[in-house]
Formats: sequence, structure tokens, C-alpha cells
Amino acid sequence: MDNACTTQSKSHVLLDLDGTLLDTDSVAEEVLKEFLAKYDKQWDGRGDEQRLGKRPLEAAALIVEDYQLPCTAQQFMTEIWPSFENMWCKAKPLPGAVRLIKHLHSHGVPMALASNSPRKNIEEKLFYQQGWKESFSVIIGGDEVEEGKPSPQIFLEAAKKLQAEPPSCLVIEDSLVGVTAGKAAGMEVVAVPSIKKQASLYTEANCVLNCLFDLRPERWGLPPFEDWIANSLPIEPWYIGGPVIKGFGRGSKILGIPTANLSADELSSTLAQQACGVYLGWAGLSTRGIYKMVMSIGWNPFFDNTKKTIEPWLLHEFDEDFYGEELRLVVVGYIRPEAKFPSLEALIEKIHEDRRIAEEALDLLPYSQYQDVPFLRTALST
Ligand code: ADP
Ligand code: RBF
Ligand code: MG
Repeated sequence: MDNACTTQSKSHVLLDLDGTLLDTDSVAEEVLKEFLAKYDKQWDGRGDEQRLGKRPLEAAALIVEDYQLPCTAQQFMTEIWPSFENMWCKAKPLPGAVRLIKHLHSHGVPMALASNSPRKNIEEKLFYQQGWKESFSVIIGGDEVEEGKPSPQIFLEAAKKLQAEPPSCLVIEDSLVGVTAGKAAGMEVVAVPSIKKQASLYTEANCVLNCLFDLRPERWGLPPFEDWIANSLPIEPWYIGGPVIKGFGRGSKILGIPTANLSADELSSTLAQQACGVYLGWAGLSTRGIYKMVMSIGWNPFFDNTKKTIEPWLLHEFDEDFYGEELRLVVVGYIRPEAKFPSLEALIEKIHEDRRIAEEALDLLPYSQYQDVPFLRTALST
């Protein structure tokens, strides 16, 4: 849903940190799993939605309650905090975060970082992200205002320090409390939900995006990106490999578009940094060769799958199945978010358009240079 009908051009951007720019959830989850095990409890992510974006003590109280821990929220925080501190070095930027910060900073668009996390905690996280701290004109932590999000205070305080009027500020947030805070501050809000299945709840936001790659700054009167090539966006290449597994058995049968599914399970943490969506790249099949490919990663909204899948369509006519064969992918470009099409025909038509984009774009630099990477060739020799 992208109803970005802006009322006025924006001159300042106010960004949330956790879940919007930095994937701290995967790191926090690792710490919590370990910590709960000490209390003989199994971390299962229950209550994630309620905790998203809350200030640490509030989130802690919810965890103590959800997992029936024999301690107070304060005790829990005191005990677990040191483990978080030495884990922030493992937090990775979310898709498009570095690109957006560099883009706005290089175009002189003043930015503020407004996070519900305490100021000290923000500084620790920023310490590991090259060039981030100096890109923000203003940084405000949840402990530097009376009330945390969903109160508008933190965004109003950020606008004041930026000497900007609220209507000229664009807020970018991943959580419902953050969106509420931005709207209550009289600002327009772009939501990039970190829990994809929750996207339909973000009705207050002016625009809901799948990931930051899909942000069109020009719609808010901000400088446009200039890095899209042939309807695709070059990304930091990422490498996936594994045996070809059974998917939902409908690629070739229902769509006439067979996809060689790869397991997404062991990739869950890296996938957190790889947004769901439609990508292009190169595929190496152990016994056959290297091919252009176009693929989807996500829940296939049209079918609303229960689990995330990686579904590359190799752009070549194979005369038989190749389940079990070692498939290597080098993913080099982003095309679009997955969409819930109104009909199967519309879905099929869109996927064929994706194929045409991939066919053409992969002949161009920077994509064409990855066709011969050793990672793909190694697959051939196994
Ligand atoms: P499933 O998704 O359950 O595996 P599909 O109908 O999508 O079933 O068929 C996928 C299988 O078809 C792949 O695992 C592969 O063995 C085979 N296949 C044949 N041609 C292709 C192709 N061009 N791209 C991907 N897979 C192909
Ligand atoms: N499924 C969706 O529900 N929405 C999409 O936008 C979508 N885009 C796709 C793009 C490509 C290039 C490919 C290969 C698949 C896409 N799919 C999408 C997944 C498709 O529905 C799935 O491959 C089949 O259902 C087979 O499992
Ligand atoms: Mg398939």
C-alpha cells in the first residue's frame, strides 16, 4: 500500500534505529534464547509484536510476564544488559539502510536519529557502524525525553533540535508505536514493518514499504536515488548454496514457472538482513552450468505460505527435474517487493516481466561481472 500523497515537501528526515536501520532483533533474540535457557525456558518469540519498539524496561516487563520469569523487570534488565552490550558488534544494517544514510547525508538533508533505546545504548550500537554517528545532526534516546514512543515527544524534541517545523519532517519507522508517535507529532510517516505479516496494521502510516530499497525520496520532495539500472537496483552481492529441495509443488504445474527451491531455514539470520522480494542474479548447477536467474524470497503473498521460501527460476529450458543437486546462487540485484496479485494470471504476467528485466539487466555491468565468480564454478566441480 503506497498512498504517499504528500501534503508538503520535506526538508528533514527523522529515523528510528532498531528494526529500521539496524537489525538488532536477531542479536537480541540470540541473547534472550541463551538467557531464558538459564531459567529453563524456551524462547519462542511469543509477544514479539507487543514488545516491538517499546523502551527496554517496558519490553523487559513484558518478557518477565510472557515467560513467567522468577524476577522483576529491573532485575531481568540488570542481569541481561551486559550480554547485550558485547553483542551489538554483531548487529547488521538492514537492507538499504547504509544506502539511505549515505544518500541523504551526501545531499545535505539533515537527519535525526530518534530511538526508544537509552542514549548510551544508541552510542554503543553506532560505534560499530562506520560513518553513521557523524551523519546525524541530532541523536535522541528514549531516556532523554519524559515519555517514550508512542508519545510524540521524542520526534518533537528532534524537530526542535533540528530547528525544523514538524510538517517539514519525514519520519521513517518499523514499529506501530513509532508510527503512532510520528503521526501524533504532526509528521508524515513512512513505515517499513519489521514483522512483514503485520503490514496491514500500519493503517496510520502515510506509506508502507517492504524495505528501504522501495523508498522514493522524490515523492517527499527529497533528492531522488540515481542508482537503479534497467529497472533493478544493484545490491551488495550475497551468496546462497544448497541442495535443490521440493517446494509447494506448484511452480511448473500451476504457473508454468518452475522454481528450484532452496531451504531458507539455516539462512534465517542472514535472511533477516536480506529483505523479502524479487531479485536477479546468477545460478550455478553442479552438473550443468551457469544460468541467469530471477527469484523470489518471502511468503508468496498470493498463496500466503506458512514459511519463507527461496525460489529461483533458472532462465533456461531444462528437460527434467534436478532435485537434490547442489545449486549455488549469487544474488546481485533487487527488482521489487513481493505482491498479493488479484489473480493467478496477473501473478504470472508479473513474473514474466521480472524475467525480462533479469534477462536484460544481467548483460550489463555491474551484474555481468559476477557470472564467473569461483563460488558458482566451485559448484560445477563438486
Ligand atoms: P517445487 O517448487 O515443489 O520444487 P516446481 O513445480 O516449482 O516444484 O518445480 C521445481 C523443480 O523443477 C526444480 O526443483 C527443478 O528440479 C525443476 N526445474 C526445471 N526447470 C527449471 C527451471 N528453469 N528453474 C528452476 N527449476 C527448474
Ligand atoms: N509469489 C507471490 O505471491 N507474489 C509475487 O509477487 C511473486 N513474485 C515472484 C517472482 C519471481 C521471479 C518468482 C520466481 C516467483 C514469485 N512468486 C511470487 C512466487 C510464486 O508464487 C511461486 O514461485 C510459486 O507459487 C511456486 O511456489
Ligand atoms: Mg517451486
